[in-house]
Amino acid sequence: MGGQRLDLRMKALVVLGWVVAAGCTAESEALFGVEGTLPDPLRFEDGRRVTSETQWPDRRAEILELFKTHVYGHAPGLPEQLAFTVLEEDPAALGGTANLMRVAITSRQAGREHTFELIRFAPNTGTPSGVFLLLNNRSANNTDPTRIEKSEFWPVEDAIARGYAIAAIQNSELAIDDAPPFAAGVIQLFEGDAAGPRPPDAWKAIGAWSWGASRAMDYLATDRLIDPTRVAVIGHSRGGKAALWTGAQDERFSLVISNGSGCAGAALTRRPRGVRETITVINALFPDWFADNFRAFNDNEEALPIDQHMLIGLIAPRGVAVGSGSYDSWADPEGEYLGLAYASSVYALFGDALIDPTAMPGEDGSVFVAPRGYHLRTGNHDLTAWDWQRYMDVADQTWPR
Ligand code: GTR
Repeated sequence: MGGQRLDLRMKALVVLGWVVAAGCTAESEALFGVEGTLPDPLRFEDGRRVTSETQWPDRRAEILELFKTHVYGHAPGLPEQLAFTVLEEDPAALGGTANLMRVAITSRQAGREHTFELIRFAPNTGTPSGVFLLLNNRSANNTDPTRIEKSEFWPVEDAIARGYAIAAIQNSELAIDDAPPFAAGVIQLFEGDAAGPRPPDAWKAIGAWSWGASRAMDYLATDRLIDPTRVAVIGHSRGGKAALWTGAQDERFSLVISNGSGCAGAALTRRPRGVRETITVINALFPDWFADNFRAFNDNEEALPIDQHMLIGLIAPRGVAVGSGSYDSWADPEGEYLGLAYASSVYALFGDALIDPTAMPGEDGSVFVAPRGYHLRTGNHDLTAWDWQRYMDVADQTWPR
């Protein structure tokens, strides 16, 4: 058994070498369906190779800039003023087991103002807790602070039972998920009402949701019931893309969770055509999500100097968990697994073991190679209570108590 595992590890190493090296062999394509050559996270644009952890910050900065320029756009940082106002606190929520806070996060910039709300429950354990921050892309009744409505999408009671805090922000309060009104939220806070063309590398809705996640982190870092070294950002589908983009940019998140994030999320874009979503389709269906520059790669994935394993690599050496639904071919579960597996070369710089690209778990299986987890749930495109239990399993191992 041990020998077999070692063989697989060796095979993975060899194959990892093949795919990221100059020429992808026919055999590796047949094994993983990775078309052509994956860009190498460890090779600078000028050809130099990253051979040690100390060189990584420079290469990391280069990759981050490529994602800003070509995919998610450039977003601003802190506004001129940022204020947190407690709208409600219930120290004896959920029958006394939890503390509920509703906080208004208000930004002021150039005389303009924008406010969105954060809801969080923390267990009344007497010590600060790790927290899961959901970027909610569904309706607000999924994150009901009164708990009259309960949704598996944000299972407060389950998190509290496992000793975790859980928080949520509403993506639509940052940028409405539609073109053209996407700019009506935080983008106008910074840019005003100026009509006319925006730069082709300007942030849009996904950049705005991620910006909000970082402002939520600004608040959580001040919350006496939260351990700021244990903050996870989590999202499903478009929210999962935003969660990964948040974790790639903001190193304060020690765990980043992508559920069913698919194209421009965890899934590699250099993959065989089929049912999965492509760059061409996503740009056509959702013109409000990505920088306009991303359209240059419609039917032209090979020209991208990056692929999504490099987005996950930007999270290293922090924790990352990827989950897929086995029937969710549109999000390409195998591509999501490979995105995580091929980030291994970056994690290896920090001494972490490889995730074997040939050993994707079967239905209802999971794998954890510290500090990264993957699971495949039998089922559709959704974020369920079962998925959350797997993410809490990863948190248990990533944030040991
Ligand atoms: C789909 C879209 C996906 C995914 C999904 C969702 O229609 O093609 O990229 O984001 O929506 O957010 O539920």
